[in-house]
Amino acid sequence: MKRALITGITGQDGSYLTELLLGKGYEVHGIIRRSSTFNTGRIDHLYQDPHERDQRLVLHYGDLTDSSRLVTLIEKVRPDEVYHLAAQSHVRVSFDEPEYTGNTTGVGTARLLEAIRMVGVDTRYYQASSSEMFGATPPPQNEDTPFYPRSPYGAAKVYGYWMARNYREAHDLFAVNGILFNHESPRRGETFVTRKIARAAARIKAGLEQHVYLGNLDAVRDWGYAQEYVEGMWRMLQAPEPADYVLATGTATTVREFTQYCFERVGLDWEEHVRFDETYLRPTEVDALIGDASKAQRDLGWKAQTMPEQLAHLMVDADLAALQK
Ligand code: NDP
Ligand code: GDR
Repeated sequence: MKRALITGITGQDGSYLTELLLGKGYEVHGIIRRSSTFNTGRIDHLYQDPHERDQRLVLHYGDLTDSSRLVTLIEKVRPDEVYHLAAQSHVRVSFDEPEYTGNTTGVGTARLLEAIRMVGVDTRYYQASSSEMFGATPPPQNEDTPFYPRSPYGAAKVYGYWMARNYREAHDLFAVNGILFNHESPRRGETFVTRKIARAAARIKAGLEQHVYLGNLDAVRDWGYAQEYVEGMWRMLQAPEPADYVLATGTATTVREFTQYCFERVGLDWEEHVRFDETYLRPTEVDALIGDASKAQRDLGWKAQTMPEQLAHLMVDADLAALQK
């Protein structure tokens, strides 16, 4: 039985990846942060009682800022595969908390890689890299596109990318960078734009709210479905050689269009319900991200199936269903 360690297991991607790996017969270990409230909502349906035998999902307290804990966890779990998903992942928030974002999203990666090297465990390592690293470089973007980050988050991810590459080259670690374009789902954090819009459309339809406040409607993103992207992560670690891959749908959608898809789904006119709030603008914006995932298709047989309009519909439907419950 293979053993995987997931950082960021309580996040959107962590929850889908855990489902995928448990389904493949893995023993899954996840790092969670101590919190004063429950923070395991996305994986509660997978919970296994530690008092039962044959437990295949094990949660450990830890934090990306705590090097010694990362060492003891790697030593204790001795994973065959490490999926490093944990990060301060919100771009707008990274302008408010640049140092913290650098410490977790950037240096946190170095701490984890160094823990793997120090313990000397033979493992395969997945780095959650991001299309935000391309930033101002115009689309289409692929594995050879130069980076030009436009936020403290993007800059921290560029550092993490190069650290993973360096551990591959300097220490012969099987380390891969998955350069993932935006991927969404009903489990997406409520402050990312797609979920914010889908949730608002459902709540406005239900009569709970009247308006939603948004920032830049002109930004272009390449939005795919998170459940499909975690399959791509897994495939990267099964490849014969470590390499870096873009995962994307290859489609361009503006925030405005995504809003329209969501409101149309519930039979409403978006223009009557969307208001502008400059709080949601970023000091430097990433205007357009459109990925070219042909390498992943060729080498891993991975291709995005769900396109943005369908994604908008499934997200709104899920938020409506949750309200009806
Ligand atoms: P989420 O924001 O949903 O999840 C982030 C996870 O990281 C949570 O489990 C969070 O814990 C954990 N975390 C944050 N800070 C720390 C810390 N200091 N120590 C330990 N754990 C921490 O992100 P996603 O699931 O959407 O994304 C997964 C990864 O992929 C991230 O690294 C993100 O930057 C990257 N990425 C995401 C893309 C996307 O479109 N979703 C695209 C490209 C890259 P808690 O639940 O306690 O907050
Ligand atoms: P992004 O996602 O910054 O691409 O990062 P987000 O959903 O936050 O923004 C997408 C675009 O929408 C515009 N926007 C708004 N964004 C938010 N959050 N809230 C608003 O009200 C709003 N109005 C307009 C933004 O300006 C932006 O252009 C996500 C994260 O998951 C990162 O961790 C990941 O690396 C990248 O995707 C790829």
